[in-house]
Amino acid sequence: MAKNGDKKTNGDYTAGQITVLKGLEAVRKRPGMYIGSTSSRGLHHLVYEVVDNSIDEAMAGFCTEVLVTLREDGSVQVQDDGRGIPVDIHPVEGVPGVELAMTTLHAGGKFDKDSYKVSGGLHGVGVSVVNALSEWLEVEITRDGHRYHQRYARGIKETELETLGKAKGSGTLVTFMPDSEIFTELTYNFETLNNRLRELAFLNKGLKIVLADEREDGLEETHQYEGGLASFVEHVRGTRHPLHEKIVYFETSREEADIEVAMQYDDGFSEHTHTFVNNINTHEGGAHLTGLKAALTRTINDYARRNKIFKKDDESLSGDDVREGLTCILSVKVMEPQFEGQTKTKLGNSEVRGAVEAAINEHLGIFLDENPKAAKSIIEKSLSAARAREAARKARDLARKKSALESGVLPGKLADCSISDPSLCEIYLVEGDSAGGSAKQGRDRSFQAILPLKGKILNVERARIDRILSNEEIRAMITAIGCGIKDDFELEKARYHKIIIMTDADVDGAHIRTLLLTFFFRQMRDLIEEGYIYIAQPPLYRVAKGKKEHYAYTEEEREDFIGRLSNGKAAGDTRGIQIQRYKGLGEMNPDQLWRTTMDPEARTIYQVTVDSASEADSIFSRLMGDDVEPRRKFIEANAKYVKNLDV
Ligand code: 0RA
Repeated sequence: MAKNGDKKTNGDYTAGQITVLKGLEAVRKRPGMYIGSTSSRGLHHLVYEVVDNSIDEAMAGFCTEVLVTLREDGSVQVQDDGRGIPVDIHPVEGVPGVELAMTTLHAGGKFDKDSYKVSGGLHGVGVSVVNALSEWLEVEITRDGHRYHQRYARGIKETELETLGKAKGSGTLVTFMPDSEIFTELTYNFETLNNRLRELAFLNKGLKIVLADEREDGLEETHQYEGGLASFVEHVRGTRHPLHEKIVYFETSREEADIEVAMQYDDGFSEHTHTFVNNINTHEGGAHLTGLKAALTRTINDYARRNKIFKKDDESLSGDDVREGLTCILSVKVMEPQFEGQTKTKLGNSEVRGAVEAAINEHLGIFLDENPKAAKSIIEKSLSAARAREAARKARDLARKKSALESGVLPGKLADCSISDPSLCEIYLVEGDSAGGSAKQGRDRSFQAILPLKGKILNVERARIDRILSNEEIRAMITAIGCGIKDDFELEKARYHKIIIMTDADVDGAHIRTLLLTFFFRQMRDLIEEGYIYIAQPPLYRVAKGKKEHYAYTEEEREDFIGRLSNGKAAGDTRGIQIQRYKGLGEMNPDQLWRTTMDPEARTIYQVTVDSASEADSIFSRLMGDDVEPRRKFIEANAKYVKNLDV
């Protein structure tokens, strides 16, 4: 930012303006430093950055509605009904407030620091970064009885702030066109944005957020949750059966933080906790999560002891026991958050731990006292978790002695590769023994390992750890991959850096793929987060004429190849063209499988990514739970389009 005393002089740049240009130039030179990447991720980040400003306005109590529109020309519009970015001339800089917001790094809408108590945004770099990375950006502000407008190009102002006329109400409208000189991907994914906007609506009770798509399909989704995190818990729980109807819910404001919590137990076996700080998912946890866990263990044990539920005096429940079957969302808003950890998603503020712990001790304690039936179910569930854990430990101890998980003895069915550097190695998890056989013959054995899997693997969503570990296919995967599961997981021990799921391009194949993804998501989440999991893309058709042949991976490609092979003849003349449809991997010989699906030079593999952990949790909850219908629908919808399996 310019130093005090810079004054505008006729026609020349002032020192202040030069600093501004330098700042935004830096953003254009190294965009990754400011928005993480210039691929699809970074592109979506632009929207989040602008929306964060509107959310800040909502958190301050002035905005009730945010409308995000994806427009036909590729631009994005974000409209809110907040106070509007200030337009008055800044006493020091001599330019309208909005101009500072649009051109000053790290300021964003927050140059007026006193107007916000807390503010969100992971990078917190503000709207000026979006401005710098946009081919053009227009801002329209309504406030003080007028409408104002200004336009920029690649961060540089094209027009002065103009008054468009009189207008009622207040709000801010930002429209921007992501710069094709900067981004390698320019198409927004509706679902990706929609997932994040839904999450933001859950996190900001009552706020209405609309996503409208004016491109092909004209989709529109509205998110507004009067229940806040209680609604979020319902969403994540999906079709699992609750142990108690009433959701534990409270919000409280303490000196250290504003705290909001919702939780509910169900009859499932996994834990579904998601924590947020200033609307950011704290994947790596931190002080607030530590406080939450401590309070849960303490309060539930205290209740059980006071109400004489334990049989022995020295009986107690562990943290893992009291979290089995729990869906919990914790959201804290902190004035000066300290983000730590590899991905800067771990809360460092130690004072928040005690605040969260005390708040949950108090409110959960009251809930248990007031709802003795719920309390009884929760404690019985924890006790049964403790027994299962003990049984699993015994079984594991036994198994360890023989061979099993940590012995280093690889599964018999694995055809391993010969190189030992994991970063160069890949493993194909292949549906069925016959395709497994072809893959073994077709592969490059130096760096490609093959593990054939028999039939449908176990649905880990509905099984407890002891049953999961006694399943042969699952054990084979765990030992082959080598990094353990859950709490014993160690990424460094992974024996391959690419784990490629290769299933048939049919509904059964899609089902098996979903089961495998559920397993990785629930038991080895880091493999997904580190980008180790991939999905192979086998061809759907072989189109041939004489000696010419093509493999088509989509219907369009098939049409295209047929067109080319009918060399100029009238469309529809397909004489002499053979079209073979592959129903399964087993129909390809080893050489074909290599050329179409396994050769790194020729294949397409899709990396599995998680945009929103809470949404992925919710999808798996609905998908793999007791209800068959949502699973059947999802699998059928995605069977043909692996790409859409954007968990
Ligand atoms: C600073 C001060 C004030 C409002 C805003 C920023 C503001 C920024 C954005 C960005 C998008 N939407 C926004 N809405 C508001 C408040 C100034 C006042 O009226 O006192």
